[in-house]
Amino acid sequence: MSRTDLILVLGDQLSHGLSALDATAPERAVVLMAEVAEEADYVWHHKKKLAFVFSAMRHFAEELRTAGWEVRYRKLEDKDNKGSLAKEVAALLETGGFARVLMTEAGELRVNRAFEEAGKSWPVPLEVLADNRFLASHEEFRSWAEGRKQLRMEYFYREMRRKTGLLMQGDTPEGGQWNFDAENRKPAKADLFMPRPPQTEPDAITQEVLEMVERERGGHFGALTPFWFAVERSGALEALEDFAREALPRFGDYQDAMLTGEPFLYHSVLAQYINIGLLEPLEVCRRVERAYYEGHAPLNAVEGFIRQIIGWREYMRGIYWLNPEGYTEQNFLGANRDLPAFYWTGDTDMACMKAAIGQTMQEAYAHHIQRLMVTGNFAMLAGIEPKQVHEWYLAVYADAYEWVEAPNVIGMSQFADGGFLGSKPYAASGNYINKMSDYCGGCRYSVSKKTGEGACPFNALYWDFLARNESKLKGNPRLGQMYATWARMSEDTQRAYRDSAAAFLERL
Ligand code: FAD
Ligand code: DLZ
Ligand code: SF4
Repeated sequence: MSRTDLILVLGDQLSHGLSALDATAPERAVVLMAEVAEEADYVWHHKKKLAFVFSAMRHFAEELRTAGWEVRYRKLEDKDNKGSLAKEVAALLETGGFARVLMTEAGELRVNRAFEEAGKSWPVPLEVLADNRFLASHEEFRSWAEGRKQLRMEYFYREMRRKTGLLMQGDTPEGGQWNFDAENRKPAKADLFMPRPPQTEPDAITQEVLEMVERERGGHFGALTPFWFAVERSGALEALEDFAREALPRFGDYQDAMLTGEPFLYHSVLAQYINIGLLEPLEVCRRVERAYYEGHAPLNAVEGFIRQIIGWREYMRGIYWLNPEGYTEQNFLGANRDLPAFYWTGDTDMACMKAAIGQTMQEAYAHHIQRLMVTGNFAMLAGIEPKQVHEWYLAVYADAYEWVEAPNVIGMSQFADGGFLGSKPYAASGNYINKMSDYCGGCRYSVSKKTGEGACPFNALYWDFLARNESKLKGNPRLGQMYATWARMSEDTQRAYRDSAAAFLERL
């Protein structure tokens, strides 16, 4: 039988059950995988992310070969690398004999558009299949969203609980409550026995990739080594087991906590594996659910974790695909300041920012509250242009893909969508960071000082943000109390905040 199907597998589609692979069979198809400059360079990607994606792609290609597939694999440094995925497809089509190109829908509008366009000049049709690695299809999310005045994750999450049966007793949620978040806001203390994600030793394939990334993209952001991510499904499954055993029991309690020198706390550090397809979201949730029924982890931890995946993760994807055109161009608050250089160097005297950016440079990882309430909060308070903030997040995290990164940044963190995704801006002064972390004790700024020399910059920036955006935000019921507090301040106090913020921003 001749091989008439050309299947393109993208760098974040490394799943054996991928719809494009399922639609045909090894004896009928040739699989194409390609490391290309267009994908490596659309943002200034962290070197660890590049190495992670390329090494995982190379390992997956080997697994496919073992399973009987014929795989054409293009390395980034190959002399005749065509530079883009579409051109690689076109070049392979020229060798003749193919009747169709098959692919699973890409996670990003940019990539799907590129194939639509390129496909017009191919001699055979392009068939794009739905991505079956999510719980909710585009149609399902759209019909859930249709006709609702306001979209809120919590209601969508309940639908997903019912659909999957996760933590359900018939129609009733386990423990009689859908959401145990109120129990999940404890600050953490340093603990010598804090678990760490398992460290995978680079094998020969990873070693070759590390050398190539250093040679070909050595000028990119971040530290390439030590490199410890798993790059195969087996290693990712071990990381899941390790998390379920070690960190999960305290995941809920300390989900919002931040500690100097503890980049991972009790987080799973699994998003990079789930997002490229090494782990299935539902298998991750089932493993975590088992920990609850075996009495190993409490309900607040298990429910909180499952909500992040079947709630937030699916909701973010749904929001992105409702309206992907121009999504990253949104700028509801009209913020137009450039991203400060220290986001790329970590060279700042704000201890919280230095910690979050420093570990991002080192690990291509920061946990949710660091992303939302430190680097994201600062960018929004300082009025940084959301598109630049989006490009930074897309570049620096090993788990970053536009379908999940953009709604988190543009929608949740920067309020650049005007409140379509979340009900209020995640804006906070230094007080919040002080409550949830130990950063302020080691900072040159004083968190209790409101204005003037040595005052925590988040304090003045917070009030300046509210004052600056009063016409757009004052009507938000969740900000009513803050605007009432602002209105009660004397003119002198208000002026002191605004002058302090202006002086800080001037120096930025
Ligand atoms: P854990 O804290 O252990 O959470 C468990 C899992 O839940 C994660 O692995 C992830 O799959 C899922 N999850 C949790 N929160 C979210 C969320 N808000 N949206 C989607 N999934 C979620 N997540 C990404 O996967 N890619 C991104 O590019 C990304 N960018 C972000 C940018 C900003 C500004 C913010 C505020 C959040 C972003 N997130 C992103 C969401 C979240 O911060 C990360 O998923 C999480 O920090 C990954 O670390 P973890 O695997 O240890 O997660
Ligand atoms: C992230 C990434 C990188 C860095 N490089 C490649 C690549 O060379 N080849 C490839 O097929 N995919 C890569 N990816 C993942 C794609 O960027 C991803 O498939 C799209 O952004 C859609 O989510
Ligand atoms: Fe951050 Fe302000 Fe605390 Fe310093 S004092 S760590 S700048 S919140």
